[in-house]
Amino acid sequence: MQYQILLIKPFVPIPNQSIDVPLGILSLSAYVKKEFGSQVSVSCIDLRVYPSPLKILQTVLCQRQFHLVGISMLSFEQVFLYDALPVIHNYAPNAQIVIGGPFATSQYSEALRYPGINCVVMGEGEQILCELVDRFMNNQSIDNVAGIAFQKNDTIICNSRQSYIQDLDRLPLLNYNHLYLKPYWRNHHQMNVILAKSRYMPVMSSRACPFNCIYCHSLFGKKVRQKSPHRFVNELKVLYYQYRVREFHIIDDAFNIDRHRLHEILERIINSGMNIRLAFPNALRGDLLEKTDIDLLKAAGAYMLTLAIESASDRIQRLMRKNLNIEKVMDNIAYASSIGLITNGYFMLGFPTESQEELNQSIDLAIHSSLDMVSFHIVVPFPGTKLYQLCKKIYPAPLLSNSGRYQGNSSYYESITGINVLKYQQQAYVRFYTPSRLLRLFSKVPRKAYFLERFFWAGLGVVTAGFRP
Ligand code: B12
Ligand code: SF4
Repeated sequence: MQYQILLIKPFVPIPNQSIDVPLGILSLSAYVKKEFGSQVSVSCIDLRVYPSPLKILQTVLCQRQFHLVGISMLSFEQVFLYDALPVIHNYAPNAQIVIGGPFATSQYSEALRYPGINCVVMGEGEQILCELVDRFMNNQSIDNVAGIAFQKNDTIICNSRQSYIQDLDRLPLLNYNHLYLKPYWRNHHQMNVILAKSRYMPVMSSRACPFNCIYCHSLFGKKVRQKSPHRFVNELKVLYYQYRVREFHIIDDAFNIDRHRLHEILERIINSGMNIRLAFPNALRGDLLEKTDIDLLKAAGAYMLTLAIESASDRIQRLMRKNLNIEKVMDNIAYASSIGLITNGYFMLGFPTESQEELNQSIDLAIHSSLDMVSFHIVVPFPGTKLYQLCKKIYPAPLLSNSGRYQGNSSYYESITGINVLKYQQQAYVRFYTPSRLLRLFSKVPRKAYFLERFFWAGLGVVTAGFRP
């Protein structure tokens, strides 16, 4: 009898949320299939793309008897468990329930509080899930599986991780047919706001990041592991020729830390004969870029670069341990913008001890920059991060519980300092998007009608986020 696995990407009712192909569950499913072959059957479902997610979940659960149900979760998605667990318990009463992803990694005890969860997997999940499947299939105890947490006799046991996949070229190619792809290419919010081509796909060429930003979850550890340029470009070719994907969003945490590798990838793309566009919605490290890199990025099809600046204040840069060379980044932004690339900047407002002058410093930097687009995120101290520890130290009063989003209608910063950071955020957007900047942006945008629609909804989202219930 085949061991039946269902992997779920949850749905939570948040307006205008980005919906992109969930690489996590696709990677897990490909890896488990590679390890166990026909011994297992793996189904993936992304509940965000269906109008009645819980009904679909129920239907899928009724189709076969699942032995393992895995749920991939961001922190803000934990509310999904309230509605979904009763359905899973009802329609797959014998299934092992395993939770993974950033929520499970950073808040494993919280995750284990939900009833009927067998274990949570922390961080990179492929090898651990295989170990679990092996133990479950053979009716063996999972007590000593590394990288998991579980509850035993009212005690939470957390086994530390022992290894990461070192050679990413050994990861199997993803089987995108495991998902219903059409909905991702319909008009809806995606990470990039702008699209040059409708058939796009997020891709990752490496895992982990060597930097130490205090708000980071370091989901994949600190030692960067990279696919070879040959392997990575081959993945793009598969998507291009088999799935007719024409745009790639490279979402590595540290895509440009190795300039030699960056050049090799871009040159391979240029020589591949593929007619593609590239965007970097998850940001490049802006002070490691040289002008020649920017030229090569453009030649390889890039039309949009995101650079995460976060704060203009040197003190805050040190506090958040990003230590960015701001002058170099702004110089690169000016250059990229001047050669026709759309430049997008990320900023964060409301770090612990941040003064109103420092908030204004960041906003002014954005306004006086050559950036075409900007996001001003409100700082959220996520449990499991160094930032959370720092906030607890500086402000010992209990931290505001939040939905796990950077954007929201409340902020720990305001509750502690009394400074209405949302007002700063709203005013920053209004000041940034002047008619002349909007016109310049619009002149660079590849698909103008699509952009107008996206921009309208994104703008509305920002405005409504500022109104308190
Ligand atoms: C891309 C991305 C996004 C995109 C997703 C779109 C896209 N193109 O895919 C978007 C824009 C939606 C996004 C949004 C946000 N994001 Co984001 N994002 C990422 C990023 C860079 C990559 C995600 C990814 O695809 N990873 C690759 C896959 C392979 O990894 P994975 O899904 O995590 O899966 C692995 C493991 O987690 C585990 N696993 C996952 N699920 C399961 C399930 C089971 C059963 C098991 C066993 C294992 C397992 O195994 C998988 C394979 O190893 C990550 C950082 C990172 N390096 O992962 C941050 C990250 C996930 N985001 C983060 C944050 C903070 C956010 C926002 C809150 C920011 C904001 N502005 O509000 C929002 C929240 C979402 C929302 N809609 O409001 C945090 C996580 C926060 C948290 N605790 O939930 C991360 C980790 C960034 C960080 N460095 O800290 N994000
Ligand atoms: S650069 Fe990004 S991935 Fe790297 S430590 Fe900072 S937040 Fe994390």
